[in-house]
Amino acid sequence: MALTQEQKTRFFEDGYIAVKGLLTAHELETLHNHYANLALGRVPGFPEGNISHHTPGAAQAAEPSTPHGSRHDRRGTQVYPRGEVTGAERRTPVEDPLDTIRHLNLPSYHDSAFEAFVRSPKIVDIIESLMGPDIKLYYDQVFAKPPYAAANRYHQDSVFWAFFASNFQVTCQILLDDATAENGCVRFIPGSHNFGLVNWDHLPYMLTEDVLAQEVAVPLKAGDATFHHSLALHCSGPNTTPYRRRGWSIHYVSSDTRYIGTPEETERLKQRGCLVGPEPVNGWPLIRGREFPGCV
Ligand SMILES: O=C(O)CCC(=O)C(=O)O
Repeated sequence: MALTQEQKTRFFEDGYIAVKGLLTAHELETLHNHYANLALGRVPGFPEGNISHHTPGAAQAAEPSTPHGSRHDRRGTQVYPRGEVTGAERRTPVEDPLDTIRHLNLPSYHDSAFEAFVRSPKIVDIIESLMGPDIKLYYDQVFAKPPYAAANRYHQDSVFWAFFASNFQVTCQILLDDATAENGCVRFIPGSHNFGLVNWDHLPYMLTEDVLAQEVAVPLKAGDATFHHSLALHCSGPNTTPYRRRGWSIHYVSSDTRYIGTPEETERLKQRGCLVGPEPVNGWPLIRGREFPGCV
């Protein structure tokens, strides 16, 4: 399902686009079941370290926040949507073990259903419309946003990926649960992919009141998806509900991307379980099209 010219124009103007009804109810159920298998230790070889857990009450304990404009807060150089989660709610005991999970990393490297979706034409045709025909997978992760989890700070994906040249990658986030304003749907600053790479120290000065006033929250149903540019500034609100909000983010790179990581970055990526290209292995998994010498 390639994008129409109008959808492509919208993506390149705004830096993101929402696509409704990408997965059927049956496909969603498959992913829910496979997610539970990974999360509950039923998939042999899935590293325990690929799951990080939510520590109720810990997320906002580290540093006091100060107001940043009328609807956001700032901790150090990090800017968050203002939260309405109280300390008592954050300490609410969790009954379902799936609700202890904050992040689940690299499901597609370890599970056949997740891998099949990463390669599914439903998703890859859209990526091709945006990024061209030569596509590799870098990473995938589930932002599991458990009940009463804190907000996710403003960022550009590219700021974490300084080891890629160029800075144009596309992330597809598939909602595994309904995402609402109350449970922390993703919010974007339209057009912010045109700002260039904004490093952490500069972020609060970039996110001025007039820029933050342009913020758009994107509530979606389970099975819907967003596709966003790696330079698009985005964040997500706090989860003020007792229900988890899982978003599975799949990060694609164009095959002609060069990997320019330092030895330290390369070591960190290997520890996260990523294949590091072009040496010592043959780079990231090829999804479609060609590989290029000297590239990922
Ligand atoms: O789902 C979220 O809370 C954040 C998602 C995100 O940052 C991403 O997909 O790049």
